[in-house]
Amino acid sequence: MRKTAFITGATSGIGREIAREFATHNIRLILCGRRQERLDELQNELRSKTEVHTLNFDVRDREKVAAAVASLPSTFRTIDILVNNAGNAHGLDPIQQGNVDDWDAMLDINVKGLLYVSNVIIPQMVARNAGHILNIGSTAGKEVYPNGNVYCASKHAVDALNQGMRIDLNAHGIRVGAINPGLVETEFSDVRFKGDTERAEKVYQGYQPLTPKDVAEIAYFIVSRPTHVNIADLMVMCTAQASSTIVKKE
Ligand code: NDP
Ligand code: 8X3
Repeated sequence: MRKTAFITGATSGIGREIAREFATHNIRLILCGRRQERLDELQNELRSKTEVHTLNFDVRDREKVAAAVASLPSTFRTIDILVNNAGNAHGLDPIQQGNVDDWDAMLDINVKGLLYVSNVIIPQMVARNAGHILNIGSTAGKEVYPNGNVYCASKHAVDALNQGMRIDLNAHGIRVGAINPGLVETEFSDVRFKGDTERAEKVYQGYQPLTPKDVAEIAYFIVSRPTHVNIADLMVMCTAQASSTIVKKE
């Protein structure tokens, strides 16, 4: 039977590629983000492969999150797979020079937004005693790097929530796991450096970073395991990267 996946942050980068990968495997898609034109483009691209519904909301707005999920048409209401992917870094500054608006954005989106979405979807999984939650964490959730302070804290929180969800949902047979990628070339650094494209591009120069497709293929591998197999916590880096701060460049 065709499964339904709910993917946050599907307008760009890792989330968009997970949507493409799932579509090729005939998974019905609910694509979420704030940029409607991107949602429309992706829906048009994928609709020949699978059924696609789009939802436009900011994960920081808990009422809008709940209203969006409540608005789903009947064919999309049973969510088998939740991919908690929406998130970004905002800024890369020493803590003593940190911008409090950036801190709010990272904690509100990466942590509270993930919780708001999970909060409205988990109850139906509990009621069915079935479901799969895939949290997109980061190597920044395993290791703190210079100036990464609050972004790293937000991703350490995702790591804790991944464990907490797995423990609390265990009795209901719900699979919970995380992919923790290292450097992936997406719009991530454009957002982090607030549109300073030159600085953003430098992050990925001199070595071969992961692509969003590399991560998406792993995401499909995880959700396509037999139901008794739960990949709980996976870290993936490009070969040039050994840790958050050690990257072999040419
Ligand atoms: P992108 O900037 O390419 O994509 C981020 C996505 O998140 C977009 O689709 C964006 O959609 C969505 N998003 C951001 N803020 C909000 C919001 N307030 N409400 C709803 N959606 C939002 O970055 P990536 O693809 O790289 O990032 C995806 C995830 O992967 C993040 O959680 C990130 O922390 C994680 N990650 C990234 C790594 C990397 O090196 N790139 C490595 C490890 C983890 P829109 O703007 O349309 O709302
Ligand atoms: C994104 C990877 O190293 O820029 O989470 O924090 S990193």
